[in-house]
Amino acid sequence: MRQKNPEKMAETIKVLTEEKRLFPPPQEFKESAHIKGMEEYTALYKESVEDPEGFWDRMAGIVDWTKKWDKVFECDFEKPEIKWFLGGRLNAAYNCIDRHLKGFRRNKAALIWESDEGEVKTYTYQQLSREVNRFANVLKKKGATKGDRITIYLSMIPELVIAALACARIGAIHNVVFGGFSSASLRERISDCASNLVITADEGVRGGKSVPLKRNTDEAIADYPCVENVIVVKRTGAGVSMTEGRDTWWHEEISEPDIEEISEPEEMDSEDPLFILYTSGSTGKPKGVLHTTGGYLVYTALSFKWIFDYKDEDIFFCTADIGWITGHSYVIYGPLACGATCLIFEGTPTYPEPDRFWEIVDKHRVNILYTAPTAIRALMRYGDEWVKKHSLASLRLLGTVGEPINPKAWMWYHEVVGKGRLPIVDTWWQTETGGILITPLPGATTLKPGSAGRPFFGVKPLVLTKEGKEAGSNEGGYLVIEDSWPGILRGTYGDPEKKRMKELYFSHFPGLFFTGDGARIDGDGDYWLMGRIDDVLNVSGHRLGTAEIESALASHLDVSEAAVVGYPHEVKGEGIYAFVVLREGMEVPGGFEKTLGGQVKKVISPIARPDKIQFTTGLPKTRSGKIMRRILRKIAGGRTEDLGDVSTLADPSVVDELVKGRK
Ligand code: 7RM
Repeated sequence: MRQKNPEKMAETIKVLTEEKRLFPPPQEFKESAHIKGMEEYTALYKESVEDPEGFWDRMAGIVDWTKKWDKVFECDFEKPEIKWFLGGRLNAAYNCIDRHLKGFRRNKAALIWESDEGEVKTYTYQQLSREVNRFANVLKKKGATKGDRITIYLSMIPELVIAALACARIGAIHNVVFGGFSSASLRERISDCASNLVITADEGVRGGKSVPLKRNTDEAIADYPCVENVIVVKRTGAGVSMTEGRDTWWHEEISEPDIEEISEPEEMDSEDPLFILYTSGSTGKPKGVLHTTGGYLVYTALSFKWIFDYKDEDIFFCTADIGWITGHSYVIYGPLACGATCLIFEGTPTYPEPDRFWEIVDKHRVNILYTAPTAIRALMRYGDEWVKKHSLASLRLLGTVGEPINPKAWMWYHEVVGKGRLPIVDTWWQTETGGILITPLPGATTLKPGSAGRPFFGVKPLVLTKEGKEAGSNEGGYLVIEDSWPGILRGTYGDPEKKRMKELYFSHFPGLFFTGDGARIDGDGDYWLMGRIDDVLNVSGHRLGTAEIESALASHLDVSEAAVVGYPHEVKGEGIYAFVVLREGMEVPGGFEKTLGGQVKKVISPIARPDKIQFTTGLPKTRSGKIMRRILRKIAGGRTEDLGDVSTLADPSVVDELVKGRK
C-alpha cells in the first residue's frame, strides 16, 4: 500500500503554526453551555475513558429504546468485532420524529428548507411525521422490507430527509448517493449493494443550474435489470422519460388512498444496519461504510447536543450535502434525534451572489452555522463587504468540518463572520467514525486557530511514530484510536467476514483503529490535524481516492498510464494534478486535456476533474515498478529544487522531463 508519508506531515506543520493567539470561551457562553468549562470537560472525559461502560450506559438514555440493552459493548479491534448496546431495541426514525410528537416539539419546525431560488418550505415535526409515514407506506407497497438496500439519488430537497427516515422507519438500509456523482458512479454504488429500489428526482438544482438526476439514473440502471422500482420526485417539472412498470412519481405514490394509514416503526436490534455510505480510500473502488442503529444514534445525538451546545430554541444550519457523512450525522440523525430545527439549503454559497449564506442566516435567524473551510476560503476571497451587508446578529456558534482549516481562514471566520465574539468548533472526524471525535467544546475549550482541540468523551486517540511508539509532544505521526466508541463503522458492505475492514482499518497498528490522517499533539494536549497520509485527496472537503481518478483517466483508450497527486490549492485546499502517459508513439491531440477532464467527470463526478494535466512520456518509478509519488507531489507543488533522492529510480531522466513540463 502507498500509505505512509511523513514528509507530507512535516510540510503541513509549518503552515499550521503561524497564529499564536488564544481564544478562551466567552463568559456568558460558558455559563449557559451544556459543558461549562475545562474542569467539567476534564472530569467527565476522565470518567468516560476510565469507565466507558458506566459512562455510555448513562448516556445511551439520550435516545428512546423499546427494550433496554443487556450489555453496553463488546469490542475487540484485533478481530475486529464491534457491538454496542447489545440486545437493545429501538427505531432511528421513531427517535428522530415520533417521540417528539408527545410534547411541545410537535409544532416545532423540524426542517426549514430553502431552495436554490430562495423559496422556503417548513416542516414541523408533526408534518414531517406524516410525510415519513406516507412514504414508508409507499416503500412497503413496493415490497421493501427490513434489510433491503434502497438507493437515494437526490439533491438537497426535503424528500431526501423524508426518504432516508422512511427507510429507517421500515428497517431498510439507505444508500444515499451524492447528487453530484455521475451515472457510472451511481451504477457502481447501486450494484455493489444490490439495491433494487432507487429514489431520484427529475432534476436537481444548484447554483442556477440543473442536474439531470433521472437521466443519470436511467443510464446507471440501463444494463442493471435488478432495479425494479424507481420513484421520481418532481422537482423542476422537466420532461423525463418514465419506464412503464418501473418508474412512478413520488407525488402520485403518496396520494394513494390507503397511504395515510399509520404504520408502526420496525423495531430494530441495536446492531441492525441503518445505512451504507460509499467513501473513497487509498486503493480500489469506493467502499460501502456500514453504520448500525443504536450506537450510531446515541453517538450522533450526544455529540450534536454537546459540541454544538444545542438548545431547543436554536436554528442549526449545516451546509453539508446529505450525500456525505456530515449530512447524515449532523443534518439528519444527530439534530433530529435531539428535536432540533435544521435548516437545509439546496444551493451554493455563491449563487446568486457570494452572500447567500449570510442572507440565509439573517433571513432565518440562524444560531449555529456549520460549514467547510473550503467554503470559508472561497467566500473570504470575495471580500468582507459581502458579509458586512448582513447583521448576522442571531449567530452564537460557528463550526467547521472536512479538512484542516488554515489559521488565516479561521481568523477571518472568527473576526468577520463571528465579529470576534463567537466560538468556533473545528470538528475532526470521518465517514468511518460516524460522528465527531476530536473537537473543541464551545463553553470549555480555549481555542487555537487551526487546532481541533481535544477528544470527545469516550474517545482515546494516540499519535504514533512509524515504529508504533507514542510520538513526543509536537512530533507528529499517525493518528490512531485506541478503543471503540459507539459511532464507529461496523464493516464495509459485502465483507461479512470483515477481512477488508480489518485490512483497511485495523492492520497498520494491530488492535488500533487507523485513521489515515497525520496529527500532532502540542504541549497543552491539543490536537493539530495534518491531512491524509495515504493517497486520498481532500478537494474542497470532498474525499477522493487518487486511484479512482487514475483509473478514470486510464479508461480512455489513448491513455496508457496516469498518476494523480494533490497540490496545495488556495481555495480547494487540495487541487488535483494528473500526470498522463499516452499510448506509445502518440502525439498529444489538440484539446486533449479537456477530453480527459470530461472523461473523469463522466466516470466519477465534476468534483474529480483534474485542475492540471501534464502529459509525459514516462513516470518516475522504482525498479520494482512502484510510482514514486513523493517526486510527483513535489513537482506538482512547485518544489522542484528539492526532489530528494532520485537514484533509486529505474530511469532518473524522466524527472527532468517532468520538471520542464510542469504546469
Ligand atoms: C467528516 C468528513 C474524512 C477526512 C479525514 C480528514 C479530513 C475532516 C477535519 C479533517 C482536519 C478537520 N468525513 N477532515 N475534518 N481534517 N480537520 N476538522 O469530512 O470521510 O468525508 O473525510 O477529512 O483527512 O480523514 S470524510
